[in-house]
Amino acid sequence: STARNQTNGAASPAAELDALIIGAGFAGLYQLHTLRDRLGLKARVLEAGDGVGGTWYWNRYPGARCDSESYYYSYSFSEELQQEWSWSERYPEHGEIRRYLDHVAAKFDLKRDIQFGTRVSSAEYDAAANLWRVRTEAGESFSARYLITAVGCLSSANIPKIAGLESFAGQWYHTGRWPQEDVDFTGKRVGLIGTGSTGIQATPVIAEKATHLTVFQRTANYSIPARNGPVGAEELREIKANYAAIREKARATINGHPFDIAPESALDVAEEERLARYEKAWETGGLRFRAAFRDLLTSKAANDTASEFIRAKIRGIVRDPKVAEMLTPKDHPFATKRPPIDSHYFETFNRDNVTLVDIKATPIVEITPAGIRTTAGEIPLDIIVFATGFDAMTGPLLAMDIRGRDGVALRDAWAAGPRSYLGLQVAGFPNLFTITGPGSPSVLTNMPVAIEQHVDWITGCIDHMRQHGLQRIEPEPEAAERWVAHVNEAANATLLPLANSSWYLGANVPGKPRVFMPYAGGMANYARLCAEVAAKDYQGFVLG
Ligand code: N01
Repeated sequence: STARNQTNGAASPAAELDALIIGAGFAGLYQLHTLRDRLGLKARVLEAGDGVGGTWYWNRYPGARCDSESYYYSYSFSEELQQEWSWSERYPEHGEIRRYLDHVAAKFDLKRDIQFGTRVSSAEYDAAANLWRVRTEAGESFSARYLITAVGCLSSANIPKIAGLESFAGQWYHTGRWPQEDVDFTGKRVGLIGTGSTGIQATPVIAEKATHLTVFQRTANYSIPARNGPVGAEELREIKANYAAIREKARATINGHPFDIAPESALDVAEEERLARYEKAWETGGLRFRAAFRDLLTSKAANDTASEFIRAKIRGIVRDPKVAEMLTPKDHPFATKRPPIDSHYFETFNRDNVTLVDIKATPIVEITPAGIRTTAGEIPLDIIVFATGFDAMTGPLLAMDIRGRDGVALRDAWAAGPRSYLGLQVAGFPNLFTITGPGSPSVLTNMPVAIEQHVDWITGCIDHMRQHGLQRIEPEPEAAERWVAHVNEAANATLLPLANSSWYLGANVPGKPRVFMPYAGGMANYARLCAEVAAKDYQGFVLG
């Protein structure tokens, strides 16, 4: 790529870097900026895509927009940046987020140190040289003191192995690997598999274009109306005037969202008051529905009231009672799987050109040249959309062959599930940092908050090492074991493990170990722990 040729010094492929960063999404861009521009390191990013954006580079499916609100789904590290950028909608669409990240890359002159179109295939720690030796699929090699993964948590597509897919005569797509050009659904019979956040965003948009849309649902899902709309000029002024307070609040909460969680239990108030609160939260829309009461994720009885409220809404919206019943979630409490938000999802099933197929009742048998055959018969299709999610958190890390000391493969070290200290480092893998890795709050939060905290911590750690002439950092195995136990304990203090088909547990990928991967102890609490560890001379880490 042209970026490669513009890079000073690093142009020779085996060039030795201080830091090599994998991925040019929110995490990789900011990490490059801090290491290069604040610490003065020789740093470089390798990125598989042909542009910046990470998640937002690949997820261009119809209806793809962020479920966090635009004004706080953004970087906080530059006051100038947050003042000069203006979001157009309450929930930014994928293209707008890419434009934002392109603007960031231009503003901080990042692209000259990003090599696009470059997928890392392996990375091996060379103990004698204390360097990471990194190879790309194209056969290039790099060496770096620090290896930092910024590969995202939801970037390894989960495409179910359904017999006959290769025989399908039409087109098929996974939402997380959407083509760069638009897909035209006009005049097409479309089948969509999957009703997670992605399927729920895509369904109403595809239904408007397609001749017919068939949604294949395995698990009915709760969803809250997003209530998207333009951001008015006055609102924008107010946000910009209050940014310091908004950011501070986001960092002080459990989920990195800058809104208050009600102090009451759902069981503290009379039924009438409770319903009025849910009604108001439903009208306001978005992920803040969860904040209507403080205990929706810790008390099953409290959660039942919210789950039942949403079920009643679904039955009220969907006109055909049989379809309404199929769409009503019953097998897990609200928000124990990542709750989707939507724009007219349930309403879409009132359209004449939309059919819902319950594939628990009538499972998919195979894909044929003409469509999808379930136990109830064949449904002819021109396009199949897989909204079937991701091999989350560990998938993108294990897709590369990462080997630590003595050639130990990360795949083997994590055979029974991921084991990290603070989600930041793995024992036996010196100088490897995993931004938003398993064992960190990441996917349970508003991602940019988690990302900035990790990048700042890693930058501070590397700065500390350089100041003190230290060459190596890795966790004590006991510290990692304690952290893994704590991650489990934190999950078990919530209702989250009750959703036994959740990707948080790896349950969506056949054969994947069932381990609750993200840290559910809360973002603010986690950030405090990380800061304490650093202040106590990196307690639990071995430095040398
Ligand atoms: O993936 P999912 P997603 N046969 O894993 C079904 C983030 N996100 O892409 O529930 C048939 O949630 C599966 O069924 P089941 C967000 O964190 C953010 O929707 O396993 N069906 C489920 O219905 C989100 O949680 C945003 O029974 C199969 C669906 O496919 C995460 O990404 C937008 C199947 C997968 O749901 C992932 O969301 C979108 C099979 N073999 C996503 N395998 C924004 O903020 C799976 N399914 C914008």
